[in-house]
Amino acid sequence: MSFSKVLSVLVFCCLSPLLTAHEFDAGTLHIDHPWSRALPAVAKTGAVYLVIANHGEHADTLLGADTPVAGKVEMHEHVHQDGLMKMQQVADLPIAAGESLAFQPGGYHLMLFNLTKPLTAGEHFPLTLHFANAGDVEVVVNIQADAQPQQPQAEHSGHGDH
Ligand SMILES: [Cu+2]
Repeated sequence: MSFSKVLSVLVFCCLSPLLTAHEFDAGTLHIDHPWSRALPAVAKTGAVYLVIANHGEHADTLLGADTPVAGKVEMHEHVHQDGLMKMQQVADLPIAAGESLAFQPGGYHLMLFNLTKPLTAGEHFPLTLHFANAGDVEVVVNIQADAQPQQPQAEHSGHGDH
């Protein structure tokens, strides 16, 4: 195998998680695309978003999470209160059989407190989710400059004009 071939394989394997959605399976739980928004180095808090689908026949419950990049992780939801959008902590989140639970901007999120390193776009960090039944599940969080990238839209305008 030539050096350039080795190099192209390496480049492919190391770049592809950044360019595509990534997912994790733990028993009958399916965890889709954990990501976090890149933040300035001075930021002390951040948030992780992901989707957990329960393909099993029994409910499970997400009890919490932790990560080496934060001193503490709390599960939060956004609520409307007195005309304001506020965050509040939730103790645990059940996921019924056949249901999924989405953590996304403006809704549930995994709040990171006391960040121990800057969240730099293009980097990754591990996060361990604690489930009542499935136990501890480790996933990798992609740090993105912005929200989950959409598939690039091909330009179709002008088709059929010629
Ligand atoms: Cu929060």
